[in-house]
Amino acid sequence: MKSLLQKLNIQDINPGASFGAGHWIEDKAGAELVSYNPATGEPIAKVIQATPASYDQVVKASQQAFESWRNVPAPKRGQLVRDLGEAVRELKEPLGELVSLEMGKIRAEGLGEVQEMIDICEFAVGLSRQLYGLTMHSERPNHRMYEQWHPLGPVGVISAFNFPIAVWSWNSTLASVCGDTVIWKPSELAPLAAIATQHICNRVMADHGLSGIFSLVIGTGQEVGELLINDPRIPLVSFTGSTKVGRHVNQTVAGRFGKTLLELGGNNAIIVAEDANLDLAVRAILFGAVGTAGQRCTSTRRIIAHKSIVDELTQRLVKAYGQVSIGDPLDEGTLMGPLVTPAAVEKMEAALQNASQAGGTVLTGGKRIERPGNYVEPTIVRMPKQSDVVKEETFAPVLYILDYDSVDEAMRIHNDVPQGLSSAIFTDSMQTVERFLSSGGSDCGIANVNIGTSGAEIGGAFGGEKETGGGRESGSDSWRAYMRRQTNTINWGKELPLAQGIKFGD
Ligand code: UN1
Repeated sequence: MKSLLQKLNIQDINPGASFGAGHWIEDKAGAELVSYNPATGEPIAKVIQATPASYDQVVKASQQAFESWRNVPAPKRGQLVRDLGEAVRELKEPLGELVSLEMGKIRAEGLGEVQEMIDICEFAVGLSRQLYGLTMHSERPNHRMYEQWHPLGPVGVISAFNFPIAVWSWNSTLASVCGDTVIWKPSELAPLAAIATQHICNRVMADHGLSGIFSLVIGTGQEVGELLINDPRIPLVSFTGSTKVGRHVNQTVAGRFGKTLLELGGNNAIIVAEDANLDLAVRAILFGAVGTAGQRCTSTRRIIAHKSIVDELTQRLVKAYGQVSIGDPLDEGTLMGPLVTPAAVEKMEAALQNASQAGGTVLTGGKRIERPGNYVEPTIVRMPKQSDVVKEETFAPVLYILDYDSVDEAMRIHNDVPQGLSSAIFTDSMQTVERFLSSGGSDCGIANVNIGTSGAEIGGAFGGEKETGGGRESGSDSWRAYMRRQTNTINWGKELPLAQGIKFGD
């Protein structure tokens, strides 16, 4: 840990873990938050949570910074993000390793997470010259109509433990080129990765003579999260996490007419058709279901396989699962690290119990591993067609296998869950592909063909429907969520014609 911090050029994990107005706030009244290593169960560091007073200080600084940042030309704002991308690129290894250490994803995935940050920085820099609005033809003579996009203000970003820094970067790089400032409440399970990232932001902001563009408030959802979602000074709250908490965030922020951007639960399935290339399918399923120990919102949780190939596919998967090396996420060769907390292990056990009661058969895995840390076996469960158990998201490496007879039936099973994030199909049939992608096909925000459900590139809009919350982050035109649209009509003539041809007192 010490050597990682040295490599990151951080003298110390600052005990006052709120950062605003250009300095760390050492609020002695703040409660202690301990970050644990999920691979050993041992504490790594203690940080101090923001109190309402330090939270308020951060928001005020963010509001103040917004007043000038909003007037900086967008391409210039992009230069801050360009330099952030460069700084992160230089520190990719130690930052990725810190993510692995703190939340347990394997090193390759920790580095991949940092690569997502670098990628989105590049995307945002280009975007800073492309915040386009439309122009329209007015129905009135000598009138011009167009729309423009203005920044919103300080944006609250509440991120989850599983992508502790990348999802912040999707939000904060876009928001900042859009002219917003960002207040980040990271997951209480991964405060160190957030503090390290804030240190990097601080250096880059200082190089530009800036402060308050990116700030940080550490704390629990019940305390700091509540302050943020109830705060009328925060016009937009971007929340990544469970559907249960997301529903509360949504209702609270809507109650004050704020905006939300929600990335909630997923229950992602892969349909494997009778003509699928099973070599590809097995590899994709393995990465999707076992990668990040099943703790991505895009993780593959259900396989819906044609009855003619379901047995072969299952056998191949069971064999592949048997070869997964489980261990310290930072060790070379490890494919699956621990779950994030002991509570996550218990949730997995409870889900497996429910699955057995519902007629499921565990084909491989199914147990916690008796050693220090939150280790479990990656698990495959063969499920009967009718079961509500598969409609729930369990953040663990549990894969349910179901079979189908017809593509229509596969689609029905596929869509019959409350969540709607990611989906995939493996087939070589053009008809089946198009059926899957048609409006009556997958109801998810992401629908892939011959690749798995997880591991999306940053260039596309990321998010999903139904209980996933409807938000879109990252690529495409997701930037619009961070701005307000204004329609402008300009009369450059000498008359005042009314729209719809109305005569009023002429
Ligand atoms: C998440 O799990 O919250 O598509 C984000 C993926 C990653 C992002 C996942 N690029 O799996």
